[in-house]
Amino acid sequence: MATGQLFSKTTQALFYNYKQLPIQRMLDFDFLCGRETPSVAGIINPGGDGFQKLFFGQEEIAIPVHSAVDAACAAHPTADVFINFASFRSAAASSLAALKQPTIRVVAIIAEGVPEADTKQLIAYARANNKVVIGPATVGGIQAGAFKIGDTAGTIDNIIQCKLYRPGSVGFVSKSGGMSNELYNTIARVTDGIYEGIAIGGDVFPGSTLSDHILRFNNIPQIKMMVVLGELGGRDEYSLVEALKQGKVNKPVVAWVSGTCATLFKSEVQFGHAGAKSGGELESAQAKNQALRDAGAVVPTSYEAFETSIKETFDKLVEEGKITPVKEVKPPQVPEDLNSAIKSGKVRAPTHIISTISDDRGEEPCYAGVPMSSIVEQGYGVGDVISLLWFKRSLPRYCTQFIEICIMLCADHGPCVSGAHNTIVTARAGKDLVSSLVSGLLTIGPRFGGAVDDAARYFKDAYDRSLTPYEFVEGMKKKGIRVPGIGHRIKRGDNRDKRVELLQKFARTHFPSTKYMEYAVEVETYTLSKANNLVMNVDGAIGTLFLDLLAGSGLFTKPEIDEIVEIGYLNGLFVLARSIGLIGHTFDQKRLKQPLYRHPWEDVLYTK
Ligand code: Q5B
Repeated sequence: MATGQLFSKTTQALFYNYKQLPIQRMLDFDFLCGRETPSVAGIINPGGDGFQKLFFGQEEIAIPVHSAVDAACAAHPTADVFINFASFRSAAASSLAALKQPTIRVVAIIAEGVPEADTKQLIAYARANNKVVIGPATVGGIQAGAFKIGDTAGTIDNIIQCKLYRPGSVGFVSKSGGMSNELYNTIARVTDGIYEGIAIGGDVFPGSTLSDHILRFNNIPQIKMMVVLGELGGRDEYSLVEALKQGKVNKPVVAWVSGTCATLFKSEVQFGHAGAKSGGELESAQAKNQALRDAGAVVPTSYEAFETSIKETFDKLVEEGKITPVKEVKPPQVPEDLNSAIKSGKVRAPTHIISTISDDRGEEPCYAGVPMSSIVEQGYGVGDVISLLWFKRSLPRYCTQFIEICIMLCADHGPCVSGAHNTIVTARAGKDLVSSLVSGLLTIGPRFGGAVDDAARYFKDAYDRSLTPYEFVEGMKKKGIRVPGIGHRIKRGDNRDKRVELLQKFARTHFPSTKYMEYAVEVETYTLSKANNLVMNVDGAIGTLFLDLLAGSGLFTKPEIDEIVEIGYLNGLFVLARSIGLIGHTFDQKRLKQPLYRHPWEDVLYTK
């Protein structure tokens, strides 16, 4: 690299604080310039490490993330630029940590509002150690066609318009980052473009000054002329005046100090930057413009004439043969991000998930279109919520009450049933709530609790085909299938399941029709004549009564009922209900501090 050159096409940076957009913009710029390596070698994200996925052209790359500055520098010893996106509170400490790393040459500090005392300390350290600080309160800088700091120059469209994807002959330095974008445009219109552009930032004490960069540019052979945009306030421009007067700058300088309008105000004016305030006479834009003019810079009479002055200076250098304007190249097309392309209506993309039961995008979540506030204000219960989320409609009170009764009655059936047993054993093995719960839930199936859907299927089919209980039961026997919903391990004809009786009583009182359940009672009468344990069980009662609810409420079409039965919604009621009990058993075992369960040998038949 030439003396004074800060960046090249192989420069790599470490980026402090993960900010997806500016990093992606740097990588997009790299692609536009045809860089072979990404300009961001690593990211420092205090407290976290790993990788961040970003795009380098069309390819996705994983950029390493480090939790500390020293670790990042050790991992990427060739990365010599540190781009600091820390807040004003932590920017100074992290910048100093970076400056102390032997591998770091340039530190760019983006934050605005860094305490001046801290900045002065950074400046002193950088000067003493031959390092460069750009900022604070800056957007950064750019070497056209080579390297860009963060958000400098804005969008890819703007970068292309400003021809920043390839080097030109102009060195540019300004205080303002926002105005540097404007000037990149102006310079691209009237010259062959920027070679390097730096925004030093608007603080009273910038890490590096306008003249620091102009003197640097003077040593870069590719830079043939310089453009400076200063602003009122402070004395920075006078060090440039001195350098010009002392003949330290031998390339043409076109300069403008903005803020000439400050004299129109009666009192002192503070513009956007901390340093941009009308102080004494010497700090006025007029005085600084005059001083620069007197020192030999080309200074127009107004900002409007700035463009013409830049053009005339460039054209003269071309005429004199000092500049051979660079040949235009066509930059590659940077792939647009899907999200921004969708937003602008350029492309459409298929969704990967379709959902019809709930929506959390608005002000409040909705269940099947019913807002949460209505659910609470109108006193909805769990049965209503199940109606909305499972059946996508509000059901009449007797239906939601029936659902709630099912859930209450099936919530638990003691510690000896399959599900509770598994949950208890799991909890006693020291497992957590979810593991204990699911180990119990996983026992729900055709023999235990999970016969509700099959009961609905088989009883519906038998009833709809007008089979007699004899034809139905014997037909099932021939096929080797036990009638779902019939039979229990402990319930008998003379010790009926109270839950079944309660459900039947409720339905007979409130349902418009209980035809499927009454048919099941007839079937039960037949099975009880065969064996005393072949009673209607809770699965059978819920399965057949739900058929009655679906058919009798008049709120479901025949195809909808068939679909509910075919898909198998109804085991869900048992699963939901029994989860309550299984959670209770888990807490119970933990509360009782029960040890690991081991089944006793005496209870096992060991045989060959
Ligand atoms: N036989 C429930 O059987 C059970 C028959 C049958 C025709 C039948 C059995 C069955 C269908 C599935 C069902 C839900 C496995 C049950 C629940 C929740 C629970 C649980 C709790 C809670 C019980 C003896 C003889 C044999 C069999 C015949 C039996 N069932 N014939 N249709 N359905 N039912 N499950 O007592 O000639 O001697 O070979 O599979 O609805 O899970 O509290 O415990 O809340 O937690 O073991 O209520 O009925 O009878 O197998 O010794 O059979 O009866 O073919 O005849 P058992 P087995 P044979 S509610």
